[in-house]
Amino acid sequence: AKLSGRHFHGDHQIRAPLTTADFEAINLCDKSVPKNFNFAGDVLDQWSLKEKTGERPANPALWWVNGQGDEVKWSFRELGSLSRKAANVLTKPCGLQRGDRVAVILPRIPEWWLINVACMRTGLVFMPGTTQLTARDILYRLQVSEAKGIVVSEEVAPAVESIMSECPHLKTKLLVSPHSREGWLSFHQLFQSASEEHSCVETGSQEPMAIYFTSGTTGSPKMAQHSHSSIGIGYAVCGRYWLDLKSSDVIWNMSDTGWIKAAIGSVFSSWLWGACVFVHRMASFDTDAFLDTLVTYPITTMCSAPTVYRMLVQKDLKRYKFKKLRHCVTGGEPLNPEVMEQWKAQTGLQLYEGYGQTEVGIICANVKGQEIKPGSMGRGVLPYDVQIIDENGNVLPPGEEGEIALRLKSTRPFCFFSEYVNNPEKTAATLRGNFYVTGDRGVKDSDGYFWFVGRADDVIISSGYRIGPFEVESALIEHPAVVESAVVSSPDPIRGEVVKAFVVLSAPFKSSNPEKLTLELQDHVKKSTAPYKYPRKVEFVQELPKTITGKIKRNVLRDQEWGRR
Ligand code: BCO
Repeated sequence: AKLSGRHFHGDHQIRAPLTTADFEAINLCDKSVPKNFNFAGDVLDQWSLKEKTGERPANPALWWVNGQGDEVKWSFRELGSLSRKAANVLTKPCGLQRGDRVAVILPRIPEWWLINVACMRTGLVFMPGTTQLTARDILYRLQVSEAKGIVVSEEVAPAVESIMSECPHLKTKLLVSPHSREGWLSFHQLFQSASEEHSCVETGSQEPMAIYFTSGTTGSPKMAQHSHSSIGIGYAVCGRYWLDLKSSDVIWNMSDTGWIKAAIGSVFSSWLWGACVFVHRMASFDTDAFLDTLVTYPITTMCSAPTVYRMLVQKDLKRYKFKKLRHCVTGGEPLNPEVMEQWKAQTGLQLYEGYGQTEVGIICANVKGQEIKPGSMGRGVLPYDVQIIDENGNVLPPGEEGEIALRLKSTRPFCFFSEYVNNPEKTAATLRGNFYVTGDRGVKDSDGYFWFVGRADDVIISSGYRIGPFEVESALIEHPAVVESAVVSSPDPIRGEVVKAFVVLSAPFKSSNPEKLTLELQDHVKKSTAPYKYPRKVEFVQELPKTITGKIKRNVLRDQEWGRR
């Protein structure tokens, strides 16, 4: 196996397979990043070999259920052969080539994992998106990325059809569905006849591997590009220490496929340590189905947004006997200490909060064996040197509030995103002196624990989603009732914070029924952009606070919402 194409370099030197110890050493800066790296070849195919020789427990690589009796279980060897078939589908009938960008908008179905691995094997750049994306969101993504391919499920296909004439770069439309649809290639049909023979490409460590769209205060979402090593090796430490994973574990991370959290918890960290990735289709979130899943399946490790835990602790958790659950983690938004205490009191399990970003992965975490300070995000995760800095890039002493930042040494850390594609200004704006600035404010205490304070900008973090106010305001202004609006965060006991819109109405709508108009505007936003962004609170006002130059002062409204002066 060592002599397989994967381990031949251009100079015909044979490279010894990388081990989990190597990946950890690379994360801890004790070893340099290899020149070439491909997660499928260097990690997944190695687990296949270990499976063959019995060096790995008989634990599936992927275990998928849909709550209606359907189940899929793949070993690493099966994942290998099926993803090679998928790779042949993407490159042969679909005609996609290494470096091409492919938008993949699929719900939690096994094909998402196959296509993800197939993109690694072929060197295609994977661009995941939530199925909540609307036609307009998809149009923006396809145009700005000049994507050559798109892979969607049946429910997303009509939205793509409505905009594809405006996407001249798009040449391949692949549908994942048991049914065929005119104008689409059928993944299932092509998969049936595809060969299992495929040589994984020897990708460079810095070669682009994935693009995630992230929201900011202004403008449309930016394309944060990750390389094969940043995303493929960069989560080794978080997998070992935060997720506490071993190859005998079964991890259930219920994040939507569109977010980096799915990459961390349902692909890279988990498979790097050889754990089984458990997936529940769960089209819409349901606390009863969630708890039943923990009772029914031998899930050892669970990862969910704090909003999920806030919803779960509303239930009488003592009634449930979880089959094997031993380690629970959370991230994506701040966790309240009360929820952590309630979860522990009712289940006996500690909740380990982590803090990170799409751009740079996990920054801080509470890890096993370390004292937990409820309300804190834990300490900095290696290789990052996490500090609190002021507006001039000076490190602030413990106890002082400032911006959470990562110190840059002579080279950019390998686990960083490479850039915001086509946006050098925004990429440069993340740097301040020797630091990468997260845009989040926090405090470090004298024991080195970090405490989240809030965003430094106007971005809203609701239920674990990062929502740009401009995107919601742009959707609202399209409605004839809206003259102008300001969108800010507002506290919420379950979702942490929610989107609130202050709206100035146009004359014909001033006497409308406010409840009816609120519903109409909410519905309008849900149709215009991904529904998770819709304003859960709406207030009609006569005017908005502005600077003398006419700029809306969102901060005044936000402070008002949060009871700050
Ligand atoms: O709550 P509502 O019912 O009023 O509205 C919901 C949906 O019903 C609605 N909706 C969805 N599809 C729709 C639609 N409406 C109309 N047409 C459609 N096609 O939109 C609202 C969506 O809200 P939601 O997604 O929060 O839904 P839900 O069911 O309340 O889910 C709760 C959570 C907690 C399961 C969900 O919010 C969630 O998954 N949150 C976590 C997000 C996450 O994973 N973030 C991590 C990002 S990565 C990161 O942070 C980096 C860390 C290293």
